[in-house]
Amino acid sequence: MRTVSTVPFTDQKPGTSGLRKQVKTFQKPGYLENFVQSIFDSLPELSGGTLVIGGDGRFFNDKAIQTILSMAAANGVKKALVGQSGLLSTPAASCVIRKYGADGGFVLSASHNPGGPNGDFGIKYNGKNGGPVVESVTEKIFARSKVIESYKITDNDDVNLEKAGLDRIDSMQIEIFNSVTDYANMMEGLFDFDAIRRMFASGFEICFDAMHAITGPYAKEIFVKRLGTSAGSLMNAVPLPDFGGGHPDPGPTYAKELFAKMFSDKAPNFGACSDGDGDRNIVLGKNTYVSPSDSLAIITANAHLAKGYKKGIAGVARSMPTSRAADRVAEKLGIECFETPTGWKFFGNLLDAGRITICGEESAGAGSDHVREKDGLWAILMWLNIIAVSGKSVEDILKDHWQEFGRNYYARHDYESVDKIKAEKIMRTVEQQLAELPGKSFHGETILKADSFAYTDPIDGSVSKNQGMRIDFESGSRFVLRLSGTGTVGATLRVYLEKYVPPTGDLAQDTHKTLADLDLIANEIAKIKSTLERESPSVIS
Ligand code: G16
Repeated sequence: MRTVSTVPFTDQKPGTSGLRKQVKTFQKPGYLENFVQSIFDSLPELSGGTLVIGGDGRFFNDKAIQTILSMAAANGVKKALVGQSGLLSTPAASCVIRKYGADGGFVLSASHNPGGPNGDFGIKYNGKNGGPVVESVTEKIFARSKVIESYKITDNDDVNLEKAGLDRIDSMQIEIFNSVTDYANMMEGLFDFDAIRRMFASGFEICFDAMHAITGPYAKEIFVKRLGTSAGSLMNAVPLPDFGGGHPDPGPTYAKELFAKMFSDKAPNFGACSDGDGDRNIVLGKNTYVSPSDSLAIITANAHLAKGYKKGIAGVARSMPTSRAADRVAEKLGIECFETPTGWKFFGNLLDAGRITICGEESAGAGSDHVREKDGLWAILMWLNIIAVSGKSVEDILKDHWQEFGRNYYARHDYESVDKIKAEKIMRTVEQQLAELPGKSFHGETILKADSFAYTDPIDGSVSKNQGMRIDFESGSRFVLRLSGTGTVGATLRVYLEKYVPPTGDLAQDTHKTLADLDLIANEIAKIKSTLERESPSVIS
């Protein structure tokens, strides 16, 4: 074991989902080591404890795992459980941490961000409950990273990650385990695999795009081996370090081939895709796109059709910018509904306390209390279970839902890689107007309320401020503005637009046309396009 002197980096503040930087940054001497040591220093219980380690297989995954193993051994970790070949989807990591009572886990991923030597890398630390650690812990890690002077590491040969079995570094035991089995077993316990298998056998066709990211091996085991769909139902199912040059971002922009197929004459009954680390999902029907906010509402309304949720659900939570479609379902079911800041870590306390069963976000994430992460394949299986039991198509499920609850037209406009100073100026421009906006009218819409979202955690009372600007209109429409916490270049400004139409209104309008006025108003108030000198967002979803 060696103690190596180091100099702090100033930019190791974890964002929405861990520390996410360009690979080149992580390759700087000491960069990865400093952050990992800051975690060990902030969580002394890891000495003598058990750690889970794995990642989405992106470039630098294997190297980072070897470094973390050597540092874990040097920091007194008793046992390391490592996904075979270094692979572990984010929800599977959460599943394994919980199942084997580990003290925590390193999840290596930059999610949907591109991979490869010129792409991004990331590290997330999850705690004992299997979820991303809360803000007070990430703050502690960041504070430590600013003053760190040395890190501990052992000199050892690389551990062979390819073969399941036992190994050790000094006195630390290492177990390389099958990355898929525990997770697949858990899914089989939650969903009615017999019903889905019968549906597949009767000719129901699916297409799942793993985007050359982590879900390929999981999809093969679950969809092909256990549920009996054909191997041809899977696209891009082999994980690659650079995701085949694509962005593993499950949306129309990057999952082009899948979307083209689902909107063609030859569309199968059901389409879906997931992201880099397998925690996000998008669900599609024949010529039908299900927005993540609608998906959350539909899952909340129908979860009781799946065997793991037969008893009903305790409550639901959504991140603040997510559309309020789920709120209407909660009202009808008479269950609690929470609005939390963006970031899965804010759901953890509510899940642990049993206040919610289901949660989700507009950014293509949904999950439940089965783990403490959002879970792409879980959401896809939930949909398949709902379809198998109800006998309805995706399109009919969506239409029937709107018919019952009304429709929250919704879109997110992203201005990516913009100048940080300009993006912050836009946020300040809105902030300065907050007090005077209520009562003012723009293009026929009158503002009811305007605030900067602050969240008080109902379980531990912690307060998170500055979580985005909310502008609510008397009509029930709103727009939200916030800066992304996951980008690695400049800043990303997100503008979320939402308009509610009741069941008696026109439920078949074009989303983007319907929201055009709100977009105009947001621009008038926030001066987005003029400040950024951009005519349009980089991505509309
Ligand atoms: C992460 C978080 C999510 C968040 C998303 C986007 O997801 O876990 O809670 O909604 O980023 O965050 P932002 O709007 O700050 O970019 P993932 O899948 O990227 O880890």
